[in-house]
Amino acid sequence: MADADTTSRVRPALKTERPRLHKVILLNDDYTPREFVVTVLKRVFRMSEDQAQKVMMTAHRRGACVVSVYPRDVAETKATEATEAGRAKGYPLHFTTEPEE
Ligand code: TYC
Repeated sequence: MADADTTSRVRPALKTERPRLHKVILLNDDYTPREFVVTVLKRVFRMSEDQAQKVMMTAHRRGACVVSVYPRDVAETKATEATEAGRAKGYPLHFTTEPEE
């Protein structure tokens, strides 16, 4: 039975929906040093120096910036880890999450 067909030939009556991805959002504040924000973005979100600088400056100028999108549990874990990295240094750096539209 090497070629037993295990795939369905008919579409399910109801299409299975993919779980929604969640955005991680970086919020600006007046106290966290720019270079520290960049360091956290590189470490937690695996960004290049260039990407991290751009995201940090967008949050700095506009108040907030979407960092990336992930499945909900990954987004929440990364937002908490990044926020906690700031807290450990006494900075009010904050990351939030929200579902994608
Ligand atoms: N606004 C901060 C400063 O001028 C830098 C900063 C940028 C902080 C982005 C948070 O999400 C942020 N030191």
